[in-house]
Order: sequence, then structure tokens, then C-alpha cells
Amino acid sequence: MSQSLTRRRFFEGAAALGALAALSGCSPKVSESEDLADTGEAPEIEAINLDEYEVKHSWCYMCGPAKTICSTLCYLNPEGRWVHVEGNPVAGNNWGYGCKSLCAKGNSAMQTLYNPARLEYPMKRVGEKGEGKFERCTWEEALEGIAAKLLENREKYGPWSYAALSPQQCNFISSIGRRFMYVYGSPNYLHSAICQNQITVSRHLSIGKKTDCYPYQLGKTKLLVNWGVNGENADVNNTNDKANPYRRFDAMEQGLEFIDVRPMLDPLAAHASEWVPVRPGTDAALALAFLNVIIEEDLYDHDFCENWCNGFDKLAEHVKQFPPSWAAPITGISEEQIVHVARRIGTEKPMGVMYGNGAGDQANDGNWLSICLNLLVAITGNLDVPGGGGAGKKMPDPLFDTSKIGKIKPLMEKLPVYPEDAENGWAPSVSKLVAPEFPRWFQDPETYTADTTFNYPRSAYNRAFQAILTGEPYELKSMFAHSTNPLSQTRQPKMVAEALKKLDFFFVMDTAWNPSCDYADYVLPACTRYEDSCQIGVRNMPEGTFIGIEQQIAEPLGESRSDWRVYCDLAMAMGFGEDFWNGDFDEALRTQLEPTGFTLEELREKGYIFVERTDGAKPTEPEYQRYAELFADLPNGKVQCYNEIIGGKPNNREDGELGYLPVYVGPPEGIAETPEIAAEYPLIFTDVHAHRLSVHSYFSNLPYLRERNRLPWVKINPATAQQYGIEDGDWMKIESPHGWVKMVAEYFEGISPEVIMGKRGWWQDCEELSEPGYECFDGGSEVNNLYDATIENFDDFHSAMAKQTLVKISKWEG
Ligand SMILES: Nc1nc2c(c(=O)[nH]1)N[C@H]1C(S)=C(S)[C@@H](COP(=O)(O)OP(=O)(O)OC[C@H]3O[C@@H](n4cnc5c(=O)[nH]c(N)nc54)[C@H](O)[C@@H]3O)O[C@H]1N2
Ligand SMILES: Nc1nc2c(c(=O)[nH]1)N[C@H]1C(S)=C(S)[C@@H](COP(=O)(O)OP(=O)(O)OC[C@H]3O[C@@H](n4cnc5c(=O)[nH]c(N)nc54)[C@H](O)[C@@H]3O)O[C@H]1N2
Ligand SMILES: [Mo]
Repeated sequence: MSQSLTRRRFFEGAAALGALAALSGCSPKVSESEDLADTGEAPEIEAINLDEYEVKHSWCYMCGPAKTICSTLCYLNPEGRWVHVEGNPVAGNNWGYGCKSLCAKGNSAMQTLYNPARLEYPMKRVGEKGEGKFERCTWEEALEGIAAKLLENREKYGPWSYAALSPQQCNFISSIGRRFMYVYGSPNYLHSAICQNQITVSRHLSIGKKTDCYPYQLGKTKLLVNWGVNGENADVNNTNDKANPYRRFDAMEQGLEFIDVRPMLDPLAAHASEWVPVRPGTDAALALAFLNVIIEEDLYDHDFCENWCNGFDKLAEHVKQFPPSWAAPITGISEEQIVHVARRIGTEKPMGVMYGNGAGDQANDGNWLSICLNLLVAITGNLDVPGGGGAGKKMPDPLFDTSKIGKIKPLMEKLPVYPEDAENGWAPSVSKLVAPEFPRWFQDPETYTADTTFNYPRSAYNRAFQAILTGEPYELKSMFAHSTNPLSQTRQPKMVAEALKKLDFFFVMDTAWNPSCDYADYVLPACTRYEDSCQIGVRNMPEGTFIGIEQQIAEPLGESRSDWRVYCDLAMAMGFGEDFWNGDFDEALRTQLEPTGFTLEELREKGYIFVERTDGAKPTEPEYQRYAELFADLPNGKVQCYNEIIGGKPNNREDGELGYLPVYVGPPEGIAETPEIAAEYPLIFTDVHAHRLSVHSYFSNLPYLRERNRLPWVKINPATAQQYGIEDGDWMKIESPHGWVKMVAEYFEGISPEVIMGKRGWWQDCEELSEPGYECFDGGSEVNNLYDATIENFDDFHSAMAKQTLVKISKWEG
């Protein structure tokens, strides 16, 4: 495997973690900086003979629980203590087959197991909600208490009154957790409305489900537009994912150039041929102006637009309103740069766009923004051409039947069909969704069966909390926060706390005590992946097919239990045993393995099995330009420049109609949008989500990671900071019209002087380093306090909420 210089340099900065990283063999130096700087020398390391250690297989879970992304080898010392971890070279994770590297988080995995913040026992609330008074109880008492209350509430308020929170779409909630919900009778799976599904569904609406605007053969691509995506943090070590930075570096050696559209010069943006520091939340204006220039200057693909675009002429007419002179004062990007970048997008071929959370998931016009990004690739004739959007090589078939791995039937057929569902052609129980994340008409059986991303009913997390407060359309009564912290996850934690206080019954299951536990009736302790053996994953590669399971590395801490098994325990207490393998989760695993020919015992014993490919089969070259097939599911079999899927249909709030053509809405508070607010709050605030030293708001309790990510930082241009007398490292007070936080100024020249940018989620303390955790409410460090939560401002198709606002700052002397 080639490891180019750029690659190696990037890795050292990104993932070096002292002795452990050095042991893993891929990263000889220690870097203090989270950026690309190469500083420091390798510490002296005492040689350890790993041959004397027991090795167990596991899936790393540090990109989120219930993921089977990186296969790892875990070394236990002769005393049985887990002391070292490395990537499994056979599994093809990381940089591909043969590589052992892990990212910084992965290298700190041992500390998740031996962590003082871990929850050990079930707890029952004895004080007032929010007061934090709890008493230890037995599992039996907790499970029976929960079951009795859930059954009572179903009787009193109907099955839809129960909701499961699932912002990060943990596999265990989407699979067995949904099975539990559906057997109970509720459709209220509460998705964040700000993560991935939003941008994916928008793509489906515009160019269909069978193609993509991202180029899967990056080596053949001339120009990549990287828009609001953060591969250097979100996908740092993950070969499977398209945002992986190393892939990009390899492609750059073959001539790829990329343009980075992000407000901040993040590490990867520093390698771009062009940086477009768009004002947060104004991306849709920029995208519309690009469409304007490309169409006005006749840079579009005539043949494609005539034959394969629905209503191209209407779009062309429509975008005349959005010239660069209109977009420049909104976006903060000069007319010259808008024209220049639009020309590059229109002429440098093949071209593709990669976009992420920052471009469509977390903007209140996110649907139209994502649609515009897909249309840019389509109308320039870059779909399904070599090196262009969507076209990729096809992997040879796996060497054994993997079709059931990781799958647990959710039993959607258990959901009741109400007359309103049947009359409207909606999927079962859609009429009972408390806050349909996508419009009800979109949540129909056909959408569910045809789509792997969007295949079950959803309500929007934030709007569901607001429904508890208003009682409109009804009040949820029971809620399970499984692996989520509502007080840090969504906009306006103070509103969420009020809703949790009002909620009749709330239970939480977590590995650690998160702030929302204070409001729970019961708190259940989860063990880590490393303390049980519940997830099977497969990977099919050119070299062979890999199947693995976690081997138990240690006994569960205290009385903590596996997330998967607890659904079985709860089902037994509820009388649902028949649908839950009579309480034995291993039976679910056996069902998954049936077609493979391997047994659970065999797999657990070995940890993983690799079947080498000897048939000589290689990934096959795709056929190109299969437009009739790719667009078959779209109205008129064409790309939706004029969107007949959503146009003229009710929005998700059912208080208006969706349009046919893309529009710009902009952030709820913006410099150009609300000058009256800008007069008092002159700076723009937004946040990064993925950071390579944490996941969401957790893992800041691990000393390896916290050491390098100590304080709730906010990046600020020194020129701006100095105007306010704020030194690098000073605490700052940041106030928006919606709330205030305090964070630590981190000087950074690579950010526009009018923008400041933080990271969300700082509630965890780190006992070993005596680092405190910070409050989730105003006056703490949770950026979600700053944002608007007016439902009318949320995206009216997919419910996305803005994470951009205006703020004023001052030095915090408190
Ligand atoms: N290490 C780590 N990895 C993760 C996660 C994690 O927490 N930690 N989380 C996982 C999850 S659940 C998800 S959804 C993915 C998310 O992964 P990504 O889709 O890559 O999203 P973000 O990390 O939110 O990065 C968005 C980027 O957009 C920029 N940005 C912010 N506001 C704006 C804006 O208004 N306009 C534009 N153009 N850009 C903006 C930010 O600076 C950031 O660089 O990552 C996953 N991977
Ligand atoms: N302002 C702002 N808000 C955002 C985002 C943003 O970019 N900006 N990003 C959004 C996105 S994309 C996402 S996906 C969500 C994520 O939002 P959430 O999923 O709610 O993430 P957290 O708030 O970190 O809460 C996760 C909880 O899971 C617990 N946990 C970790 N591992 C396990 C386990 O194995 N079992 C159990 N039972 N619990 C475990 C952690 O201790 C923690 O308390 O946040 C969203 N919120
Ligand atoms: Mo996410």
C-alpha cells in the first residue's frame, strides 16, 4: 500500500497518541496539535512482547455505539487487563486491507472500559425531577417498574404516547428498539432531524435513489467540491466512507483538485485549491448563484438537460433572480469569486460534490440547499460518467451469504393501521406521529420499501419535545432516552428540560450519567461493546469476505448490561417474550448467522473468520450513463429541476404547501437577513459537530482524548478578539437573542473575522485530569443554548433546524 508523504503527515497530526499509538506501528510521533503541525519527538517506550498477550477481536465503537466499522485486535496482559489495541489488518478497515492504524479515539478504547464515569447499577429517582436524587435499585425492580408504567400508559393514553429517542440512529434502536416500539404499538421514533437522513432524502428527491452527486472513482475526478463536510474529523480513519481524507490525498496525486466551501479553514481545507469561506447558513444563496452563472453563461450540458431534466427551463427562468450581485452581500463571498468558482464547476470535468452535515442537515432551508448541490452536478452533465457523480466500481459477490448479518426484523407489521392511514395511503400508524419529521404523505409504504435510508416512520426530536409543552397535537407520556443526551443534543436545552419535567414517565439507558438522567424515573447502566458479544459485522473486499463478532474482553462493570439484551429483558417483563426470542438475544444472532454456514459458538471462539478470495474475481468497471434506469423512479423519469415529488404537497407542519423550485430562506438571524438584530449582535456563530477527539458530546471523559481537547473552545479571528480585549485562552461570554454560554477563545487566523465557531457538548468531566464538566443551560458551555427553536423556522420538508445565529461577545470575568 502506498503511503504518500501527505498521507503520513496528516495522520501524525490527526491521530498520534503517545505510547499506544506508537505501539500500533503506524504513527511514530506525538503531536500536541490537533492541526497538521508536526511537533514533538517520540517518547521512550519500554519494549513489550505482545506475543505473550492474549488477543481478542472487537469492533471499535468510538464512532458511535452499535457501529461495526473498524475491526480491532485487543491485547490483554497476563493479568487479564486490556492494555493495547490496534486495527485488524485482515478486516480491510482504516487504510485498507493490511493496515493496522486506528484513529485517536480508537487508540483510547481501553479507557472506555476502565472509566470512573461509568454507570454501574440501575437507579430509581427519589427526589424531584431535575434535582438529581436517586437510589440504587435492582434490575428486577427497574424492569418491572418500567414495564408496569408503559403498560399503564398504553392503556390510558394509547400506544403512540410512547417515544424512543434516536438522534444518532444507533443500530440497536433502529433495529431491536424499533421492534420493541412496534410490538408496543408506537410509530414515534424520534430522529434528530439534523443528521444525514435529511441530506440523503433531498438527494433522492432531486436525482433519485440510484445515483449520487459524489464521485466514487476519485482517481478519475478533476474537480471535487467539498461542501460543509468534515472528513478530517468525521471519517479520519474510515476507508469505507467517502469523506476519508487519505483517499483524497491519493487522488490529488493523480490530478484531483478540490474547492472547500466552509466558514473555517479546517485542516483539509488547507489543502484545497480554493477556499470559499461562506457565511454560515447562507449556503443556499451561494448554490443558487452558482446555478445562475452556469445557466446564464451557457455552461450546462444541453443534451443532458433537454433529455433528462424535468422542467429545466423553469429552473433556468427561476434562477435569473439569483445573480452573483444578489448572493455576494448575503454570503460574504465576492461576486468575482462566485463567478470564478461557478465557472470552474461548469467547465472542469469530471466534477462531483461531497456535502455533509454543514450543508443541508443543519440549515432551515437545508432541503433546497441539498437539492441545488445535486442539481449542480446533474445539469453540468457530471452524473454517472467516469470520475463523475455516482459511478463506482462494483465489488464481486461475498463468498458466503451475508444477507442477514446485522439485521433484526423490526416487525413493522405489528404497527396498527388506523382509518386515517388507510384513507390517505400512509404507512401504518403514520396518522399518529406526534411531529412528522417528513410530511405524512411522504411517509407511505412505497417510500419505505423503495428506500434503504428512509424506511420507517419518524417524528422530529425537537418538535416532539415542544409538543409535550403545548399538548399539540397531543402530549407524549413515556419516553426512552437510550444513548442520547437530550439536554445537549438539540436546540434550546432549557425548553427540553421543561418538557422533561412535564413528561409523565422518562427512562434512560447510558454508559455514563448524562445531565438528562436527573429528570429520569429510572436510569439503566449500559455496558460497553467490550463487555459482551452482541454484534456481528461483515466486510466484503476484493481480497475476501470478513465476518467478525466482539469477543468479551471483561465482565460487565458492576451490574451494567448490554444495550441489546436489555430490550429482551424489558420485553419479557412486558409479556412480549414471543417476539423477543423468549428473552435470549443469542437466538437473534443465530438467525443472522444461519445463511453463512458459521455457528455463533464458532464465531465467538475465533472472534473473526476471513474467507480469502481464490476465484480471481475483481471489482468490475461500471457501465455509465444509464439514465433511463437511474431516474426510473422519478416523475417523468427525469432529474427534478422542477420538483414534482414535493411541489404543491403539504409541508411537514401541515400548515402550508411545498414549492417546486429552490429558494433561499437563510438563517433565523443573519447579517444580511436581520440587520436590526445584527446591530446589537454583530458576529455570526455556528459550530462544528464531529471532532476527532470525541463523538458527539461524549468521550471527553477519557484522559487520552481530553488531554488534547481540554476546554470548551471557540475559534475566533485574533483581529476580532483584540477588538474586544480578548486574549488567546481567555474565557468569553457569548450571547445570542436566545441564550448565552461561556467558552474559551482560541485564536485562529483561518476564520472570517465576522464568524466564531465552537464545538457542541461539554458536559462531561474527566476525573483523572480534574477537568470539570460544564452546564447544559445558559451560562454553561452548550452551544445549543444559542440557537433558535421556532418550529415555523425549521425546514418545512425535512425539519432541519439552523445552527447559525448572531451573537455579541465580551471577555468573561466571572
Ligand atoms: N470523530 C467523530 N466522528 C464523527 C462524529 C463525531 O461526533 N466525532 N459524528 C458522526 C455523525 S453522527 C455525523 S452526522 C457525521 C457528521 O460528519 P460531517 O457531515 O462531516 O459533518 P460535521 O462534522 O458537522 O462537519 C460539517 C462541516 O461544516 C462546517 N460548517 C459549519 N457550519 C457551516 C455552514 O453553515 N455552511 C458550510 N458550508 N459549512 C459549515 C463545519 O465547520 C464542519 O467542518 O460525523 C460522524 N463522525
Ligand atoms: N448544535 C449542534 N447540535 C447537534 C449537532 C451539531 O452539529 N450541532 N449534531 C447533531 C447530530 S448529527 C447528532 S447524530 C446528534 C447526536 O446526539 P446524541 O446521540 O444525543 O449525542 P450525545 O448528546 O453525545 O449523547 C449520547 C449519549 O450516549 C451515551 N453513550 C455512549 N455510548 C453508549 C453505549 O454504548 N450505550 C448507551 N446506552 N449509551 C451510550 C453517551 O454517554 C451520551 O450520554 O447531535 C446533534 N446535535
Ligand atoms: Mo449525526
